[in-house]
Amino acid sequence: MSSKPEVLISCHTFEEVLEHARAHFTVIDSQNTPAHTPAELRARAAGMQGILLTGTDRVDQAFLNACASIRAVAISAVGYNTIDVDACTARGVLATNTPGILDDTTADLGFALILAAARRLGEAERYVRAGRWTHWQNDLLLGRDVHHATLGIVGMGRIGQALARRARGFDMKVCYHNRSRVPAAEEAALDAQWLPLDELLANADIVCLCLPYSSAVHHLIGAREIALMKPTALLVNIARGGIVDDAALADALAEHRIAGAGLDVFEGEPALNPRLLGLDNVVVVPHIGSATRATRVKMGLCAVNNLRAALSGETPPNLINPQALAVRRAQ
Ligand code: 8YV
Repeated sequence: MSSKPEVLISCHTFEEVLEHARAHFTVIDSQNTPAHTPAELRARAAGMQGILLTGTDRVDQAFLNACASIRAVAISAVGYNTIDVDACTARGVLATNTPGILDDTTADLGFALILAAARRLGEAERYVRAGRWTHWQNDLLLGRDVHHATLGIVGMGRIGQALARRARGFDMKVCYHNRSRVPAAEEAALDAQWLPLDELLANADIVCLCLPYSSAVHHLIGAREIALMKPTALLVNIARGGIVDDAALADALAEHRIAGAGLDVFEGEPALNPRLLGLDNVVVVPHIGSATRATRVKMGLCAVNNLRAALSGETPPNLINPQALAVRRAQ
């Protein structure tokens, strides 16, 4: 009788995901482990065949060196910048992600941040909670209109497109920047105009980042790019920390060179640039783009399915590194 593969789940997960995982694997869970240091993660994954990864846990060279028995890495996320994919491929380790499932949930949060930043909801909430609401004031907490504003979407993949569809309901004008233009029929259906990045930054009332992180887009939005934005504009980041130079953003917000920001992701999160916390014109939330129970459960189940396929000799549905299959066959 063949024994089940051993798998580490690196973060807390939901009962239905655990149950599904236990049907296929011998599971080491992290229900009582809020976070791992890299050394703790390596120690717990040693001897396992698979790892289901989330959050800030990283599978890098050091991890793969220490955990040579790992054959598959399944991240419960669409973004996989915490995985050294080339290092996995070189060892024939299959890496998978969970695309598609979280597009609408993440686009919802994007819109929530657009509205919160434009209508100063963070400030307004702090104002009421502090007991400062004592009398009617015509000019109290005046915000900016989202309806009929120009939304500039950077990264027109599935999440960017879901955001563009929402913008239609607010009668917004949508422009976008993407390395390659989306097919003409989709562009027409989304009623979105492609612009070079600098032009988008200069024209948009709200710039929303929806692109995946790679070293090529590190600090894509820095001091120079922020300087191109209108003084009335808002920047929303639902993509990844590191795409925005957070220090340059804090400078611009402090000097009111742009009007505000809504941020779900940060450089070096969960630690973030402390200057951002001192500013009233920024709404900050702790990387909750996909955080509804329904979506996070679906992501977890999808990651388990990917891991099951990868560890039973099948090609997983969401394989990031198909080249690893040839490396594995040659081993
Ligand atoms: C994840 C995300 O929940 O999918 C992504 O890329 O940013 C979030 O939905 C987060 O990365 C934790 O793994």
